[in-house]
Amino acid sequence: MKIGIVCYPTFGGSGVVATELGIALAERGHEVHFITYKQPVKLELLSWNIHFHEVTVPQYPLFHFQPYELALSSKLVDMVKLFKIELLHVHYAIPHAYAAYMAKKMLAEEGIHIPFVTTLHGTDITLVGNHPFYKPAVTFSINNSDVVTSVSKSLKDDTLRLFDIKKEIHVVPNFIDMAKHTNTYTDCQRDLMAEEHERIITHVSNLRPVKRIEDVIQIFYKVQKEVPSKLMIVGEGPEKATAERMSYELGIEEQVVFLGNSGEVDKILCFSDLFLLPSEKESFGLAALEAMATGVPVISSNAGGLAEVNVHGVSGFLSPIGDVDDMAKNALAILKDPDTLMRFKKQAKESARKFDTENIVPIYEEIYEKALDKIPS
Ligand code: GMT
Repeated sequence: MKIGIVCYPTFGGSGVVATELGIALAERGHEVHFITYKQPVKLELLSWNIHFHEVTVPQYPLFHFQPYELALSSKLVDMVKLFKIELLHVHYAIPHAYAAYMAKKMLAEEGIHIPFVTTLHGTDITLVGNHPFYKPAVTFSINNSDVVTSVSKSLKDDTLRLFDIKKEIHVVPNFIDMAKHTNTYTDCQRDLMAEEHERIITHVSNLRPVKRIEDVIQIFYKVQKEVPSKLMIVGEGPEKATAERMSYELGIEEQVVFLGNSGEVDKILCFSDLFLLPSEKESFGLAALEAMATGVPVISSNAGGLAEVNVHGVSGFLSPIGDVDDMAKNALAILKDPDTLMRFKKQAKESARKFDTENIVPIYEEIYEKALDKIPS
């Protein structure tokens, strides 16, 4: 199949999933075209069947806001015609589903029929898309997608609750390539980061308010009082300054390491003992799955789809949002005893297996085939 993928090319989960999907589809023999404003961060290598087409928006002084949707839909039309792309898969409803719908209509005028699949990722529904200024357009573009998927049952329920949706929503969970996460609880290069007797706790996110970074610091503060540890914070975002200030005020600044946006998350997870994700909202929690796949147990909130990923008492523990005492208690229950820690590491990895690329990507292939079958020839 010739598939066009539209996504945000950044470190955000939706862009990462879209990129990994494109790579996996190309490995399975499909021809994949990424169409977005920058080469996706995780897309290091283009090849004979992975292409990248940049969407550029000409700057014009009359426009207070530059019309990206317009440029994107025009680019989709051109690329579909040039490369004979058969299907579009857009990740994140805003504005991608809207642009795909416009491209589909423009192409139909020329007798070219192309289906598009929209995958809902979370904040496009729970935070941004739900805003009254966007809601009619988001509802319209979801209802007019050929197929709609969501990354968790929880996100499907939120979508049906918040929008007037006439379309069936298929739950297709995010995935991870287990073959690329082969570490066997080795200590990697942990001595670069911590002393032998210290535990390493990690948090990876875009440090936005929804991630509750203050809870991350509070949990760590409580844990390090009983178990000597270091906290690795990976990512950049608006809450970083708050985390830095809190660490300083609590006198733990020497133990909290800010690693910025890193392309080496796998290596950092490799020497981590525990992962923290106390988010306010989380449609899935790809970061938690990445940790689990590397054998790192997860202490998380029970927001959104996290309970579909992190299995309470098996891959880690879930707590009510904001309950930092419970999260610290659970973290200590895992970290205090080496045998318990090893057991949770193994269980975390085992729990991740059901989300292996091999199990999930064929579901998308099947969805594409069905969508193509419905197109008039
Ligand atoms: O919140 C983020 O970290 C970024 C955001 C995005 O749009 O890229 O992530 C969303 O999509 C991810 C991939 O499907 C999910 O794993 C995240 O849970 C989801 N974030 C939220 O729902 C807040």
